[in-house]
Amino acid sequence: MSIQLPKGFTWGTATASYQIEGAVNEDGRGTSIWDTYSHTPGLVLNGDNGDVACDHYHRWEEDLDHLARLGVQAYRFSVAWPRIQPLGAGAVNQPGIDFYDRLVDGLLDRGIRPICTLYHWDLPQPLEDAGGWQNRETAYRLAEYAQIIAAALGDRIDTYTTLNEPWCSAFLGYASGAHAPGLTEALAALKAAHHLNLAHGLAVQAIRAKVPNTKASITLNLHKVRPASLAPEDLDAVRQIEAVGNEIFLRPLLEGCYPSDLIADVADITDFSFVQDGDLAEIKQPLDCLGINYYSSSVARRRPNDSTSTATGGHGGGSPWVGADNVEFLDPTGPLTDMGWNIDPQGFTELLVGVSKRYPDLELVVTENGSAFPDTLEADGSVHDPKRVAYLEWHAEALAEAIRLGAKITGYYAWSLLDNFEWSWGYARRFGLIHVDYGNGQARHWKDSAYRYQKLIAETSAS
Ligand code: GCO
Repeated sequence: MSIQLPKGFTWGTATASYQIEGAVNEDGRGTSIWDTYSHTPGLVLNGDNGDVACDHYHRWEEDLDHLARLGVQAYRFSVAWPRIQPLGAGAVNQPGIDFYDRLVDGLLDRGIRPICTLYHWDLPQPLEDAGGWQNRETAYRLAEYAQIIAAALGDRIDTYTTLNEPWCSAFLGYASGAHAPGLTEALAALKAAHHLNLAHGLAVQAIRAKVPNTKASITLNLHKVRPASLAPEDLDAVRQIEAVGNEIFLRPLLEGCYPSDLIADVADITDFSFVQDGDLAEIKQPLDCLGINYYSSSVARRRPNDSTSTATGGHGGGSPWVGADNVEFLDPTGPLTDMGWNIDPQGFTELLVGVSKRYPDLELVVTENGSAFPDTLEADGSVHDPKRVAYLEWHAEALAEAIRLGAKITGYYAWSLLDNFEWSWGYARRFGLIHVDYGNGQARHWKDSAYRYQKLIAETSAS
């Protein structure tokens, strides 16, 4: 496989605080909604939680050495808000700041650019107790938190990503119940989506007030959905999914409006009166780049005889597809990853090219791409993961093809550096390039895919 990439292309890996850090009760860290959710019986597979995870909080230096050995130019990590403000507001917990201070300095010492995600789902529980993302005030709390981080780390952070996948926070957290806080209320999810958009806009302004020249971005898991047929009702089914899955964020963030078809789709749920005058101007802050997470694609169609029923979407039994009860997804076909997701590198190319054509001046960064497959740790410490290697190669080629077709993509971050806590799947799904031996002190072992990524980076970074 040989791929051509523009000079200066950035290769990285991505992780998230709750998924890797552990040390949930150390150094003043407060409780997050994921601590609450994962400790609620029945919500996470095998009763797993993030109490220890990869123990990255204590092993961060070893993990930075793995990053350096991989040869990545950048590392996308997230800050645990409850480490910084245990109550989600007010007093700053200095030991929490100090951890990320050491992490950022460690990255810079290794010549690795720190890419900081402010919010990757670990909302301080006291904010959820006050309504969480349903409560407009939470948006202002995120902006205050952003200001604290910008003041503490802003002199060394290359790029801030305000939110990771607000769709998951809003629709898995408040509509399907498959993510924390585990609610199944359509109106709550729509309010949460808006307040997350508002939080993003306020946080970007707070960051820029502190560190004007730092790049500001947001990461969206844009859905790549194909129609089951070209019948008008199936095409409209795709439109509905794109409206509530993608456009509900893209349009306010980049165009300062909510799409009229979405408003019509959910008219029986809300009149959007939770949107206040001036909100959309706050949201539509100039973006230095847009992060896109991609794993797989799907096929949607109008539910036969236009019946409406709520597709189960995880523990809460709700559906994340608010306003699209008359849409159903076909079972994925072809080889699947351990998540039951299809493998569609062509969909990756199409998604990236499509976004780039819509917003030709916007820099795009693939902030997550990767695959889960079961792994076996051999007696000699090796882990042979040919399927993950193939997925990586196919998607690297698809990425290069998107760039060849004109997509303005400047970076790719493999998900993930380490096997980690895969939300409601717990530790039963492994996405890491590096194996974590949970039963044996979280020992790290490179998988074949880590060596392949190291080679890919070396081959394409030299040019
Ligand atoms: C996401 C999250 C990651 C996941 C990864 C695999 O994109 O859902 O950012 O935290 O672990 O995507 O599902």
